[in-house]
Amino acid sequence: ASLEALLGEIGRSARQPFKAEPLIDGKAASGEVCRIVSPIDCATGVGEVVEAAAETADRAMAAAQAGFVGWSRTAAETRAKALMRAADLLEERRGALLHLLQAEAGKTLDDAMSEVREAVDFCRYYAAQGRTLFGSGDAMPGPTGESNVLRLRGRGVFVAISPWNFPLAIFLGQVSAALMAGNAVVAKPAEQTPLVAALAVRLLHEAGVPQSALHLVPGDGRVGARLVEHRDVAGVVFTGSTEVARLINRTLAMKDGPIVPLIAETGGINAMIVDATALPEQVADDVVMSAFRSAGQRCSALRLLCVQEDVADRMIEMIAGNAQELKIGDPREIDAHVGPVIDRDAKEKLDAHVSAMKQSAKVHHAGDAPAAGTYVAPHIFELNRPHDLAEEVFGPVLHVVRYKADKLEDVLESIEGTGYGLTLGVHSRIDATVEHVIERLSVGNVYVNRNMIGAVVGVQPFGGHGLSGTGPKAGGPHYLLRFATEQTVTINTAAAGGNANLIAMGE
Ligand code: UN1
Repeated sequence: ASLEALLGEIGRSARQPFKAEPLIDGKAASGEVCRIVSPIDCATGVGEVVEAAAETADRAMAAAQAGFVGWSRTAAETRAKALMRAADLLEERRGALLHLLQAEAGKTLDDAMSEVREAVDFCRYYAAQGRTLFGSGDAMPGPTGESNVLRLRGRGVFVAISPWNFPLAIFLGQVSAALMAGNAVVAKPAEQTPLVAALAVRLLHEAGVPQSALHLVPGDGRVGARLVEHRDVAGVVFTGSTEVARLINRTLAMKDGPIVPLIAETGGINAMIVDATALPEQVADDVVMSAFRSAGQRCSALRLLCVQEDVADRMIEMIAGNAQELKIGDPREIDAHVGPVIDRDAKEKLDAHVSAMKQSAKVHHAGDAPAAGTYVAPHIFELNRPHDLAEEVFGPVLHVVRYKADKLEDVLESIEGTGYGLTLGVHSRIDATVEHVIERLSVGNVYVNRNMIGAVVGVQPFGGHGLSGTGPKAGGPHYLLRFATEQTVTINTAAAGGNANLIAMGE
């Protein structure tokens, strides 16, 4: 489609009223009504959210528990078809989705389009995989006289708690995986971005996911806590901060009843190593993209750039030069590179970090940002040591350190020492260096001689270790397995004369 046509679709969608309500068995529940205001100008209303009260969350859990029975017995092929249809609907309705990704989450058109693409990919990928995985099961080789089948089933009610930075793609990644595996789902989108999530839920229902299998409860952390505490939770899938992942883990651990798994994707202090053999132009492009695209609000984004001393001056100069070219402002402008950060709290926190850095670090770049809206200009600061960056700074702020050629080990030790292990970039044309760095650091996604964001579903399975999450990787071949239980069925074929159908399962 032409750009005009696309912008037309977005423009028409912008005139619709949007509302996110708690949806239980497809019926709206009442609650406190709040306005969603766009981070683009902190003034324009995007729509309304009805926040779920505690008893609404409880009702959603009970409805999901009832819905699980039918959905888990639905053929995997039927579940896959619904997700495939949902993917088609996402593409057909992209105007409204793109509008919301821009207005509600402050995304540039580029980022919004990639996000719709990723959401579609998640639905199709898990559907394609689930068709086979959740089919009739795998026959296991064994002695004659018996048949053995290993099959996968849904666990029960999955609580899905998703972040505002990918309010469509990660929301749907979690929900589609849980549904494909045969679970019923209660989804709690981030409180900043319920509108796009509510639209996605309606598309899933329209595509054939029963209303009894997927329920929506917009709200803040209190609603999330209520869901996690519920006795019927069979699993939790969460993307967000390490701190909240810990809280969920603790809550699950303290509950009576079954042991409940948590699938968590959290943050990182992601580093990039650049040695003297790296290509400067490539490095400059990749660094600016990795640190400042999406206003640095990706868990995969580059936070700590480690440059070999011999080439540092030149590299930093080129990176700052590229950063200078970034256009910061209204993300609906077609040439904007950096939009706003998600809300006032995020901006305040980032502004405070930038002020502190201006006191203690060398400033290599300080951009300008519009005054209205929650914009934070890209900044580049040089630190004395990697340790000076002690926590994840979730925005467009890049920290640089220099290292001496014979001190690479110390840098790697500091990176390992953060306890995070999400993404890592390496720019070097020496194979031995690249191999060594990859071997030495236990990070989830390593990118060599390229940027380090934008993992592609099914191609670059995404997720980290340690403080960065539990695995398995989203968009990878093992993700669906964690949403399921395994059941081994062993039948004595000699004794079971009349069970021909059951026995056929294992053949
Ligand atoms: C996140 O930001 O929470 O590779 C994770 C990427 C994205 C990151 C998603 N898949 O940049």
